[in-house]
Amino acid sequence: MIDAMGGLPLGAWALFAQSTGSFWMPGEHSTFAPEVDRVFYFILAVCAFFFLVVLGLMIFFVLRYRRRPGVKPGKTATHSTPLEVGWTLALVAIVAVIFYKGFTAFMEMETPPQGCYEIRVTGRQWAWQFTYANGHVDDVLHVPVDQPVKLTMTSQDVIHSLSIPDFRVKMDLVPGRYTSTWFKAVNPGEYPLYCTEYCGDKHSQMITAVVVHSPGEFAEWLKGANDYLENLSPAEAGKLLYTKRGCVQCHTIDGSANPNTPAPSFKGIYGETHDLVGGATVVVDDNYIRESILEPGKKVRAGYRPIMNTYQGLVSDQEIVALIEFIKSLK
Ligand code: HEC
Ligand SMILES: [Cu+2]
Repeated sequence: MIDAMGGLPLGAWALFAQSTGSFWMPGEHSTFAPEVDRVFYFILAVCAFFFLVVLGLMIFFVLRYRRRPGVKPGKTATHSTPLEVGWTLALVAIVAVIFYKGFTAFMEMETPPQGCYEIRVTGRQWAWQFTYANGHVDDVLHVPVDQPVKLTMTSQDVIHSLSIPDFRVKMDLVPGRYTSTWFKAVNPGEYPLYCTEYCGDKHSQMITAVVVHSPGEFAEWLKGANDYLENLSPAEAGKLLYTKRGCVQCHTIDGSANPNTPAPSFKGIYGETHDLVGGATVVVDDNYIRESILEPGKKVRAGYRPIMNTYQGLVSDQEIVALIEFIKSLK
């Protein structure tokens, strides 16, 4: 599913198939899940019960007291105080129980415990970036099992929402502010992670995976995660970054046009002279590519809209070099 380097977010679609959930719910793979489900099933049961009572009485009364020939309507009772007080108190009690169960579960989800492992999350149209303490940035969320993980999140453009159904976790990412959420995964494995806030054309493809590592494995993964920059040639590392940093959402590498998001293909652009909006021209060289990544709005290629966001602070110099070498290699 996820290749050795953690690539290809679209592979996450396949995670649907291996969900371990019931007919109603995805599998319960975090400490929250059982409690959230209990509250849900309780409310569902209350609703189903009253639905049947109300519907049953309605059908009964309609039949029992229907208009019949020769029968005059009799005198009807206007109200019954004990009955009205009784059902009001009973309903208040039920609503209070729903509130209490919902509120306590909500407060627990809102309050990260001490000693959480912290990961930063950035949402952008249309990719996820997870930044770890050692500076590693990944498009897949990797977490250790049985350890609380806190996500501190923000968006670079519009409102996104991070949802991990198997963990019963969902929180918005808002531009210009930080939101956070936390969870404790209980089973090693891979689970889908979605954006659940409609955020533009490719919202439905803003999907990736959470990989829950068994004890010890996470630290090992994190240590090795950045090694590809050292172990691969810059062009090969750039190819991975092309996916990991979400360039793939807009730019193709085979010369074809991207039907959803018009952006220039990377194929063969190195060394070309491009017209810019405003009439100037530019030769695609190392400096122009670097500038396009860090200040995309500065020189906009003619025929395209300036929809690319800056990668300032999101790619290191070493990664920019890798991306340049990768683009250069696409003859
Ligand atoms: C949201 C879509 C989007 C994403 C994601 C994106 N780009 Fe762009 N990019 C564009 C568009 C549109 C243009 C053309 C307009 C402009 O120059 O700003 C462009 C222009 C460029 C250019 C100049 C191309 C030329 O032919 O002049 C380079 C180089 C570039 N992007 C590199 C990247 C790299 C590297 C990444 C990933 C780290 C990336 N882009 C991510 C949309 C995107
Ligand atoms: Cu989104």
